[in-house]
Amino acid sequence: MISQTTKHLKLYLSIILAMSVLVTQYAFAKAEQEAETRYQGAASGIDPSVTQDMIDSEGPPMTVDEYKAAKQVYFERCAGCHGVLRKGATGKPLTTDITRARGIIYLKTFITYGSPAGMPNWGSSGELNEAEVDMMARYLQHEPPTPPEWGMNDMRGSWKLVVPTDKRPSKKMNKYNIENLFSVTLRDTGQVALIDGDSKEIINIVKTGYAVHISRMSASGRYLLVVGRDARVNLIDMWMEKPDTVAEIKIGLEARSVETSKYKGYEDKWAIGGSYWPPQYVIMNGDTLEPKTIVSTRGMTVDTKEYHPEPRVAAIVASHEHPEFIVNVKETGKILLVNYTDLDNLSVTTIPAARFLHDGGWDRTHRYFLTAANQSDKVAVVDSRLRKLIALIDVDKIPHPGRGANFTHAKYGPVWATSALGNDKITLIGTDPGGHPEQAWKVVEILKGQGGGSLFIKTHPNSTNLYVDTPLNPAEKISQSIAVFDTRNLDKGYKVLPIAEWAGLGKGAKRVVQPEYNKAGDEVWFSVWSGKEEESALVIIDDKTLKLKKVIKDSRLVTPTGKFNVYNTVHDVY
Ligand code: DHE
Repeated sequence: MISQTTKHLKLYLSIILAMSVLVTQYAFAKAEQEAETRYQGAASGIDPSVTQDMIDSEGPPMTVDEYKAAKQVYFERCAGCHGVLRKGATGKPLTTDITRARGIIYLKTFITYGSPAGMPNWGSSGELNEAEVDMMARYLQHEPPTPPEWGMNDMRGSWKLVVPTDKRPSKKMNKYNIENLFSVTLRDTGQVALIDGDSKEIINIVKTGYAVHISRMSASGRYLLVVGRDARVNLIDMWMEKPDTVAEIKIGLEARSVETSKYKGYEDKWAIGGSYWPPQYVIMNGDTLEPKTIVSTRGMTVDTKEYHPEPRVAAIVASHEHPEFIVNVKETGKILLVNYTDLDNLSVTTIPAARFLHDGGWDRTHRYFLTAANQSDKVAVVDSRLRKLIALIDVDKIPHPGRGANFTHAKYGPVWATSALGNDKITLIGTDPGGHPEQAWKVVEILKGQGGGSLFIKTHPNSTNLYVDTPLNPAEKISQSIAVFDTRNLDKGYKVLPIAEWAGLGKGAKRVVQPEYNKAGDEVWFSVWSGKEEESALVIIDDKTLKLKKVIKDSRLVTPTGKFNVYNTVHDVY
């Protein structure tokens, strides 16, 4: 009798245990999914007050004030995934033919509870109240407001040549070791911090665009280019006594990418900026940012061949094989090879790849460009010498490489690696068709990292470490630390470095994001990213010993995220 009861008890206990594991796993997966969605759906850089609005008689009743308020919410929370024109991006389309057919009850339920596909539960999470949910459900049944276009007149009007070329120094006027300088994104103050990589001192804080995104270097290493989410591009001259802005321009209303020409003979000649809105790219003079030509990216999608009015420009890289820029067009899934030898008769080759092209980088030879088509769960490979797509590789849920990481695998030779937003997998792809033809453009190994929510991965030719961040993981222990693999002993798994703890900060999200090496490849910098009102820091470790080397704290270092070492950025070292 007793043993029977014990048996039942054991059974109940194991059922309860199994159920709690399942519930925890579900809650975790949901939290990861939401973190991802929020990341993709960050506030748009477009000022909602500049749009052309239409409250349409076929939509449900709505006052002008309600429309304005709903538009603000939409631009801040929804446009990143559903697109400014609601034609669908990484989220579903929300055009009026669809929303009116679904009706108010369906829309309110969806906005309140979200969906397993990643739509956040705006209502039940308390972020929108019942009246706001109702307002949004009515708003979606009116025609979307259209932001203005941004053509040559607007660009020229916004262009400021702060220091003309003949007034700039003819030689380097400072004693900094420019090659080891870092440009650090201060996301929420719209600035970059220029930090001397040798002394770790802040050299200057330069005002840039709103929610500044990335920095790139000109081929000579003299000019630093920074783009903000509001599409403002700053050109900073590193030869000045105190490096600062010498030109700026607004290339649209919202943007993420900027690059400069790197082909032999064209060093520093051209710069290119790609915008989310309007969907277009512009080629500018490399040393003044004077706009030369603008090209729209609107067109047909790669798969269904339907017209997309808002295909955003994502990553851009400069070819080393031809005088070309390689431009990812996100929603149509096309990669453009834009030849810059004759801007008046521009020649553009279109390579069909896969939808939702996002970020990517070179293999170690700088011949092959590997880029994530994130919501399609694919990595596309372009041979920049032969100027064509050579592979479209299936990978697991939402690859997010940044520019990726190149190292030599003990068994499979040279590989390029990406981590992922949606799971803990680090995917290694063979990149050596000459020496390892069997493995080329195939997934050769998958490592298990700390968890999903990874954004960036990094190594260096002088290092045998591979660092993987996880800033969007819902578990603090994971988002506040870094996994590091020894590339010579991948089977041994990873070590965890408690970077945020080493920073010794007070309260805050303290997300550890984007490893970046110094020029020598013997130290690694991490951002410990907290809220605008909280203290953040940069943590620097010794790459050999994996021990803490320095914490940079300064009241001016508000929300640091991306860091770009001059030498590594000029030479595409990663
Ligand atoms: Fe980024 C690169 C777009 C959110 C930090 N980001 C890129 C690139 C694109 C892009 C297209 C590649 C540019 C290139 O190579 O030319 N990023 C977007 C978005 O659309 C998204 C998802 C949402 C948004 O509305 O902006 C987004 N990105 C973020 C962040 O929240 C991050 C983590 C913090 C921040 O500063 O905003 C962030 N993105 C970065 C960084 C890079 C980047 C650090 C460059 C990585 C590199 O090593 O090159």
